[in-house]
Order: sequence, then C-alpha cells, then structure tokens
Amino acid sequence: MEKLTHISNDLKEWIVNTLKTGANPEMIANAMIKKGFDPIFAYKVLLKLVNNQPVQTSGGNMPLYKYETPEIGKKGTILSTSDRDIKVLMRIEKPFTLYLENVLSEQECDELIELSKNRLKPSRVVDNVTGEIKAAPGRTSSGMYFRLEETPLIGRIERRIEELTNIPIENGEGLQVLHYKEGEEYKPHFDYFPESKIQESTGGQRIATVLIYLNDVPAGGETIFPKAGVSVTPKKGSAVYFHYGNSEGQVDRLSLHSSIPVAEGEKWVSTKWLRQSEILDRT
Ligand code: PD2
Ligand code: ZN
Repeated sequence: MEKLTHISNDLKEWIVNTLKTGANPEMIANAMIKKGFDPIFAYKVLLKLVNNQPVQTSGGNMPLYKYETPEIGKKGTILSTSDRDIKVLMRIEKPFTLYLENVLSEQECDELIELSKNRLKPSRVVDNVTGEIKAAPGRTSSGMYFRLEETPLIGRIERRIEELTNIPIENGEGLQVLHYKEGEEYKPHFDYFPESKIQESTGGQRIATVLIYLNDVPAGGETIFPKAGVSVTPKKGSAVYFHYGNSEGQVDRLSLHSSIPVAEGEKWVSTKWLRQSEILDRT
C-alpha cells in the first residue's frame, strides 16, 4: 500500500499542541507511521515542527542529567591526531554531539567495507528493560564485530579514536560494521545499558559512541536524535561523536537516536562504543 506523504492542517496543529504537552516526538512519529505515513516523511515533518529546539524529555522523578564537557569537546575545532587533522563541522551541547569531517579516508572506508562484507550477520539489540541481547524487528540491518586491533587498519582506527577522545583503546568494544539495504533501519534506542546489566569486568556503562559513515547514501539513512530535533546526513569518512555518560554514572536520555530507513541505495557505517573503564573480560 502507498504510504502517506501529505499532512492536513488539523493534524499539524494536533502535533504542535501534543509536543507542547511534553510528549516524546518519537512516539508521535511512531503513531504517524502506524497510521500509514511514510517513516521518512513522518520524521521530517516532526523535525520541522520541533523546529530544532530541545523538547521536554524528563519523565517522572528522574534527576536531571548533569552535563560535563567530554575531553574531545575541550580541543577546539580542528582535532589533530598523529596521522590527520579532523574538522568539527557541527557541535550540539545537549545531547553532547560533534559532527566530524575526515575521520577516515575514502580508501580506509572502502577497505573496512571489504574486510567486513563476508562476515555480516543479522544485527541484534540490547533489550532496554532486561539488557538481554536479542534479534529485534526494530533493527533490520546486518553487522559484524572486529576483535581489538584485529588488522593494521582496525588498530589504526582505534588509535585515532583514542587520540580524538582521550578514552583509552582498552575501554572500547570491538569496532562494529553495519550494513543497511533499502528499507532497513535501526529504530529509536539508547546505546547505554539498563543499570541492572552494568558489569565492572566489562568496563561498566557505555558513555559515548563514535559512528563513522563509510559511504554516501543517495536518499534516507539519516541518523536522527528525535528528542533534540537533529538529523545527520551520512557522508563518507565523516563521523558523529555523541556522549551520554557522566562521571556520576548518570546517562543522558536526550541521546535517544535512530537510523531512519534507507530510501535509495545502501548504507554502511562503523560504530565504536566506548565504556567507562577498561574491558577486562572480552569473552
Ligand atoms: O547507523 C546509524 O546511523 C545508527 C543509528 C543509531 C547506528 C547506531 N545507532 C548504533 O550503531 O548504535
Ligand atoms: Zn545507537
């Protein structure tokens, strides 16, 4: 069935009023999608109506997240590593997010895709309530993980991320490569774990994510932060850094994010999840 890509003034007004009551934009988007709207259209309408303003997110008695500028945010707009200069194209304070250009060269992107493409498996998700790793309809991509420093290229990327973030290589999970075909997506989620699943031996909580785009996507496939009203267009070699864990162990709920369906072509990304402390147990 053809998806809806037009919106009535009445529905527009209802969305604006519902947002004012503090409703989560992604819940409204999901309701629109359920009603038959095209997902990309639904998110675009919402982003327009949210008008890039942070929206109400604190629910119940949750203490407010205390923002601390991470090390990568104290270095200015050109981030120099031992083998390249990386430019900050955009900075958002809440959730703390940087859009970085030139994190990988075109050749490194191609090599990473080549190294991973015969090892892809259907992606899994961490259940937000139980912390279990399971297959889920909300994540239709395929993916794979490299071992730490598995190849010279992987080691070079990991060292670059360490120099950029000042977060030690040992705190990083294995570099992940994800592949989305047309129509595939990763529904809104948090990268951090539910408190009950945090373990000292595996480095504690996740505190930050580096998401590197390995190709230009002809249409769709944007990374969306619906609570902040932000949409990031994939660009080969560029990366998004977002930070959601502070020194008090709090996590930032504004970091909710998703990858909207690829509308045309395919999407390749590489994700590095970074923990509070060294991951001692990598079994
Ligand atoms: O591929 C993306 O844009 C994306 C979006 C949300 C990846 C992840 N999350 C992730 O790997 O955590
Ligand atoms: Zn994510």
